[in-house]
Amino acid sequence: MFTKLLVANRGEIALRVIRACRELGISSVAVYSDADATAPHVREADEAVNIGPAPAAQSYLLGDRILDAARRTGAEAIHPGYGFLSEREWFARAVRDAGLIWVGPPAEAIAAMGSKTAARTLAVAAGVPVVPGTTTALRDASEALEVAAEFGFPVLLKAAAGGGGKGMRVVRAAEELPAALASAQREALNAFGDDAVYVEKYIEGPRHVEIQILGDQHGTMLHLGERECSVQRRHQKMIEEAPSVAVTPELRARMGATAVAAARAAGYVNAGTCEFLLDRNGNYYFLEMNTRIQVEHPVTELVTGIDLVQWQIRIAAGDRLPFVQELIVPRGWAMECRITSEDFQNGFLPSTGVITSMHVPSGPGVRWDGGVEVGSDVGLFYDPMLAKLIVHAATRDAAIARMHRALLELEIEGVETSREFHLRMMEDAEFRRGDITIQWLEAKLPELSALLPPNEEVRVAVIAAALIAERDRSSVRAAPAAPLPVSTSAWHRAARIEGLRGA
Ligand code: MV4
Repeated sequence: MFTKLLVANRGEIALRVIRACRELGISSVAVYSDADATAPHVREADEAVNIGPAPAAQSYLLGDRILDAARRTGAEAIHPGYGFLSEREWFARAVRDAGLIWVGPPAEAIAAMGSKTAARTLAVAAGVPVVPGTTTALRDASEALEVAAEFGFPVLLKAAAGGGGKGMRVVRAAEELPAALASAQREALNAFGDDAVYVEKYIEGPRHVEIQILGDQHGTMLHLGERECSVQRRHQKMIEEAPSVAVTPELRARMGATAVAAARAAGYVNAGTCEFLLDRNGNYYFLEMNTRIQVEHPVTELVTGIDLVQWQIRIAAGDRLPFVQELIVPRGWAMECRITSEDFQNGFLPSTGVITSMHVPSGPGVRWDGGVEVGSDVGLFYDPMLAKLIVHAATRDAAIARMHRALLELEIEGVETSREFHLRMMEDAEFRRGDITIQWLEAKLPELSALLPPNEEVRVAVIAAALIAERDRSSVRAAPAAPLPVSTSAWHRAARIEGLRGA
């Protein structure tokens, strides 16, 4: 095992990796931008190196600066976290060429899965089910029309270099196809510098279910079951859970074997994730493979008891996976809410400011993977995700109740957060039934927002709460205030926001 590892990331995932290092007896090196000089990951690491100005393009995305920092501190390995340089083939190669250990898949596996058409070709060759469609870029609209005629409308145009939904167009009729193809190609060229677009049959109303993979350098490739990630908005996941209500043990075994086959075909090593669409009839289709640790990895850790980040590091150091596939069975139910600095009442507008007060939930079955603290300046340079609130309980119902309880305990002041949105989700009848698809949240949002008290009502509540508090404080004979009932009412919230906790 190596003795020093550099974490090429920030925020909660940098802290997550630093914690894994500490538990493994490895010392950690943080890198940070000027904006992050006092960030928690800098303080918690054993050493830290400044790598440039706040914009990621001038710091966290500069491979040379990061390699320099590793050289100067004598770090032997680099963990990229997610985002930033984690899926850049050239960086994985540069790390290896510098004689360092890359805590991630081989550069060749990143490349194999980076192009969506190449990944489809590879999947088809490995017998992995993919959505019917082409595996090469379309030459022109007439070729697209031929393919569409074969599978039937609606079809979906996708950028070969894509991911995350950019350059995608749903086409419901032949006459829409030429214009849709032209605009998808234009968007793909702008976003990826590559206008290659291919076509698939459009799957209506599916779930997004993904399978966690873990492979060592000695040929063992395991799957750790699924995560249900359908609750998303504009390709941003908001809630993830493990297992999925839609996956039986039998389906889990089949999807798992499929994911293992796809990973093997790519020469995969380390932690990775195969994304699938799961339709209403239980048919599943391989979409793409994420060649990194993912944001939502904790739900898998909680139901399998396997520490994914520790194993990423141990695999990179050459350790063998000691697990037996048949014994990896999900226990209980885990759920994650991504707590973001977004104002859901205003179209998820990013909210900025300094965190002035924070109370973090705890108690049975609660995990907080956070990247901020009181005093943190939440700006617009990086992702709006402040923390992940994760719970584990015996059943899905118990996990929802536990998440609801934990969200009630959570207080963050200074920026708007998604707390209220997540509370509403835990109270929603359809969500509680698990009756969700990838389109569900966006259709649900108007109804969710309408449930909130209008601003005017909140303002009145704030004034009333302030008056009550003032009366109780100034009254000499006032009995000690009775504790407030646990509630999510606008009045209670308004009083807390105004600092009237004792009221
Ligand atoms: C699809 C699809 C329906 N049919 N492919 C979105 C991003 C990229 N990873 C693939 N995506 C989709 N591909 C076919 N043939 C629907 C989506 C999709 C989606 C997939 C996963 C999670 C969220 C999504 C939101 C919208 C569309």
